[in-house]
Amino acid sequence: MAIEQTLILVKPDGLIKSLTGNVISRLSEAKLTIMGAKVVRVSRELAIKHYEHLQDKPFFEELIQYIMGDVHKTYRVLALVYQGEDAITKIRDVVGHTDPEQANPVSIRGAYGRVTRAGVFENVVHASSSAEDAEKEIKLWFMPEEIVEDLYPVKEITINEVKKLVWA
Ligand code: IDP
Ligand code: MG
Repeated sequence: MAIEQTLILVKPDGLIKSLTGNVISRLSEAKLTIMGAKVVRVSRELAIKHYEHLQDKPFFEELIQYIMGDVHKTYRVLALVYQGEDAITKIRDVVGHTDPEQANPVSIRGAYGRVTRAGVFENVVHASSSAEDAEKEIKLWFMPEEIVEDLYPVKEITINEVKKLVWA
């Protein structure tokens, strides 16, 4: 068994339904280590990069609007990174099938997800589905300094004249 990392997102439906606590409790069943956590306002660019592999699907535009928060009018997502033995499979088991109607009722998606009349799977959470996807997704959602350990190789760069917001 390998030590793996995985990216979890509590999607806007999870936030608007106040499910964050429940989701984190359920994730703890996998007995993994939390490495990073933050609340993100999802830009269209980030949403498209995250769901790049689904670009050709008929539900792509709805999916982008869903993850950005346009559907639920709550423009935030909770992003979490977990690490541990077999993390990807363990988390996917707790999370359940993509389609909430097919998901095991005791899984997060089975318990809290729904299929809308328009046919969108509002399934509360995202979880990486392979080590390759996890690396791509973690690097997309987090900067190295936002994770408690360097999960992947890092390099130091010097940036001059970059505009940055600081507290006034
Ligand atoms: P996953 O989230 O279980 O890995 P993916 O195939 O990567 O499933 O799809 C990403 C997201 O797109 C799903 O979580 C779900 O919200 C949505 N989705 C996937 N397939 C369908 C579909 O057939 N109809 C509607 N929405 C879908
Ligand atoms: Mg996926």
